[in-house]
Amino acid sequence: MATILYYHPLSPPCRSVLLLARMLDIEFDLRSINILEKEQLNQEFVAINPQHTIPTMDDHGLVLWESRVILTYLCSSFAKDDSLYPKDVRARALVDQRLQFDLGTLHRRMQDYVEPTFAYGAYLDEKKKLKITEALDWLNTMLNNGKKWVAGPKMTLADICLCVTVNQIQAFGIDIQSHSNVVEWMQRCKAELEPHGFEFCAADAHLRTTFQSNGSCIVLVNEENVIQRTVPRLFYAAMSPPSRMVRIVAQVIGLPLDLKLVNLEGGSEPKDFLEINPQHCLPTLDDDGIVLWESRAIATYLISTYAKSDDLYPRDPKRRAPVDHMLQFDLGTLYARINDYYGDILYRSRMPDPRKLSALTEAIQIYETILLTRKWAAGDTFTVADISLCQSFCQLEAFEYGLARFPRTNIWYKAVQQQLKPFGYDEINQKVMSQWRAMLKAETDKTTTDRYLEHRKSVMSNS
Ligand SMILES: N[C@@H](CCC(=O)N[C@@H](CS)C(=O)NCC(=O)O)C(=O)O
Repeated sequence: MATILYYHPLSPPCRSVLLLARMLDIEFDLRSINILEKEQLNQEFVAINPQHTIPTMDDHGLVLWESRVILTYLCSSFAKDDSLYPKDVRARALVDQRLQFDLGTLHRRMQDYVEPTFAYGAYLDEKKKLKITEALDWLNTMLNNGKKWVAGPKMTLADICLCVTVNQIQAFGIDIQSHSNVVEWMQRCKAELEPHGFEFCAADAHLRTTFQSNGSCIVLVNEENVIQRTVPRLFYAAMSPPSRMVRIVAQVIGLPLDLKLVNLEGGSEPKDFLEINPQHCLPTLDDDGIVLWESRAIATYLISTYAKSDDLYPRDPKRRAPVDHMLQFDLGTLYARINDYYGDILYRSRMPDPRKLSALTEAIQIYETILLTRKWAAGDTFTVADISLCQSFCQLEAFEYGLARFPRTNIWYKAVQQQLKPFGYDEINQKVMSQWRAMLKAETDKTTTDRYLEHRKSVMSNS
């Protein structure tokens, strides 16, 4: 009975095992696990490898996964000599180090780069690409001083393994030309491995047609079918209440977002952000060229486009109108007044303005009255208006405004929070609420003189 190998030809770790098998004349009983169809999660396979990764080998009851362990095991068991995996302790240590460099660094960084795209269609992250380039720099240095192979005077398992990874990195559209040692070494590896089917196992041409990198996203193409597409990108800030609202809406409708953190204060916003939103406010959505800001517009667009039902934002005009009404009440009145009053203290170094506080209290009183005749913000059913208004009240809670005076609002607020808990409400809000609270306290604790001086300074510098 032949040794069984569970594999898929697209998987680089599987390809290095297949390549070695050809070099050592090992005939596997090959069992295809189509990871594109998630076959690795089938019960029968998970029973063999609970970590459900390929390659997985079953050599007469010895079940191994982790390709580099399979490689060293196969060499130790089947190779005629020890040239690919030396027995000498010092020589072997070097091969092991390079294999682990591949596992923990080079291959790992490649995975980090492409995984979010394959998992949920995220855009490729330039920073992660730079991490791959850095690892390629190290590989290049390992080959300095005319070294022909990565771990000693002869080709070893480390060369096979690393060259499959580099081949895959190239297939993902990353240019290796600036790493001249790596380029020459790759040619050497290919020449050496070609008689053993390098082209068959790791053919550039095949890979290039399979993975088409369009610059921002890797598109996995299977014959005519595009399997992967890009999910909407959301530029956001963790503390921004409207950003938090959109993230919660996305979670409620089960839509993955490609989240792009923007730090406006530190001036480190990505260039592409300012190019698409001249008003540079957060959140901003880019859904394959449809660019929107204003959180409530983003939320209603995402629901209309991606939600399975229209419950959160009804299509029927008569049911939709009260939702729009409450969204605009939030934008134009409640949230506007929260910003007006607390913004003076937080950003404008002004004394709290009692008139603005009464305007805010009046807005909450209006909402308390609205709730006289309805359970949720826009009627009898839970809608996006509840999520939006809840985020404004969450901000008031962070500022310790004290909602106890408004019993209906208080009950409604707790009910909305309860609805949103399964969708990451606490994870998104809790930490930043204490940050807002601390910021407000720090600003409120400043003396009147400090405030007056800061205010004057800002007036002078603006005049
Ligand atoms: N370090 C492992 C990586 C194995 C791995 O992540 N394989 C991928 C295919 S390239 C896989 O099985 N993915 C499916 C899964 O993890 O469920 C090795 O070298 O064998």
